Amino acid sequence: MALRRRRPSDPVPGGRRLDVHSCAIRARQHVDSRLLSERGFTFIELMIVMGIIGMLVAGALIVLQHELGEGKPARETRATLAKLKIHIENLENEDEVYPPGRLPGMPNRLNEGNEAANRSLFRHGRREYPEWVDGETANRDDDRLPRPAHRFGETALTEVVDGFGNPYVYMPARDYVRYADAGVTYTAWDADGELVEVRAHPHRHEDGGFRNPTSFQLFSMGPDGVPNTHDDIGTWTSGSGN
Ligand SMILES: [Ca+2]
Ligand SMILES: [Ca+2]
Repeated sequence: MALRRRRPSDPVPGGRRLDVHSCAIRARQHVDSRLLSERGFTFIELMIVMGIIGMLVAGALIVLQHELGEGKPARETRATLAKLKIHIENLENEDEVYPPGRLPGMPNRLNEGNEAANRSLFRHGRREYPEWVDGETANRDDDRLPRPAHRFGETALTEVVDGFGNPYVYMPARDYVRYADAGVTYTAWDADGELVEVRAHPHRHEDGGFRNPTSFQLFSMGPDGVPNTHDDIGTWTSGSGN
């Protein structure tokens, strides 16, 4: 029996007919599906990258806003505050007592805690005495001791001042009760640029207890030059080296 050539229209062996058109469609669907899958993966990757970039930009903006919003005087205030705090703590490590809130022979009752702390740091003559730079000290009440009382022969009772030009308030814990009601007098620049006297009290927690109950309080009166208001910058304030 003679065999004839198989024609395209003949059924394929096994009963299935080869449909070129449907094969092409399936192949196209496969390719489209793969392309769609690849596009989707790329899109997810893009979203992740954009999310990361967004977070980085947001973080940078927060830092920039913080830097710009706080201003140079506040940054200087925090830096000097941290420096003074370390020296006071070093003194306590050596002497096992914090500097007093007042020294004998002081000619007035202005800025006395600050002056006592600053003079105590020098008077001890330790090697790592504070090296205050221009603008970190002043003598706002222009007071002096009758004779030199420390290693540099200086009679002026200088204060360590913040970035706003006002003395930091310093008081050891043993003076809190004494200053709680009466307060202690400091000099400060008011809004009109006049040097005025203000009364500072120890800062308290919301429950009424003193802050830093067993050590000392050291704080700046802040931009408003008024002690015990919301803008005060203390050793307990975030970013002040505490
Ligand atoms: Ca003084
Ligand atoms: Ca204030």
